[in-house]
Amino acid sequence: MIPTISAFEHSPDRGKGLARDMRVRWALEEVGQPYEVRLVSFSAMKEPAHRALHPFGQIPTYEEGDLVLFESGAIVLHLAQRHAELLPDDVNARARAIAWMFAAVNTVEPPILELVIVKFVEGDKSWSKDRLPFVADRIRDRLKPLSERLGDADWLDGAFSAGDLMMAGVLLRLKASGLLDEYPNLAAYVARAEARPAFKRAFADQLAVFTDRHPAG
Ligand code: GTB
Repeated sequence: MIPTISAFEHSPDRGKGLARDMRVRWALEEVGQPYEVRLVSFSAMKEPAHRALHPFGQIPTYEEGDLVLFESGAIVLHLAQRHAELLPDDVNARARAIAWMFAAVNTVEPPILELVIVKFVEGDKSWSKDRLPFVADRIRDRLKPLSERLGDADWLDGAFSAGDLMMAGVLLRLKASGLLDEYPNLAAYVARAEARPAFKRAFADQLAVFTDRHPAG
């Protein structure tokens, strides 16, 4: 059965891979699962039809037969549990990979989201400039131990896993801020993730949503 995911019809980043359908597309590509995409507008996301799939009226969603899922992490975990490529067979190694998935969304991503809010949502507020260095330090509090744990390894715990997919997916948001470059092994980690053929295919497909309809020039 070909699953269907939802993605932005108009993404604020115009397809730079920052919206969360990117993680799901990437996981689908890693496991070799073809999929279809339903593009939704900002207003359609808040309509009952979409809210029936996603209670918070957001993307991404995932539909596969009777199964409807929301939350990018849950969707990636679902795919990883059904295909061999994204989680190790060993029970303990599998549990550790899942722990890295949670660490990505629950420990590393929150201060990164704060940065996005300070810069882009509250950018015109009087407190925004003053808050920025504090938020940046909270991000460094996460990046430093992550960098120390990764050391000179390619991936967080042995072979590439759904844990790396989620972690690199979260760290991608920091590329423009320069914070990632303060930790060269993390910048290299993200570059390694972006060099994966599955990532490149997923990135190209979500970019095509915007370039195909609005060709450059
Ligand atoms: N925890 C959920 C998950 O992981 O799936 C969060 C889902 C979520 O935040 N979805 C966002 C959304 O639907 C899109 S990714 N927002 C619309 C709304 O809430 O009304 C967040 C996002 C948006 C835009 C960019 N960008 O363009 O740079 C990056 C990320």
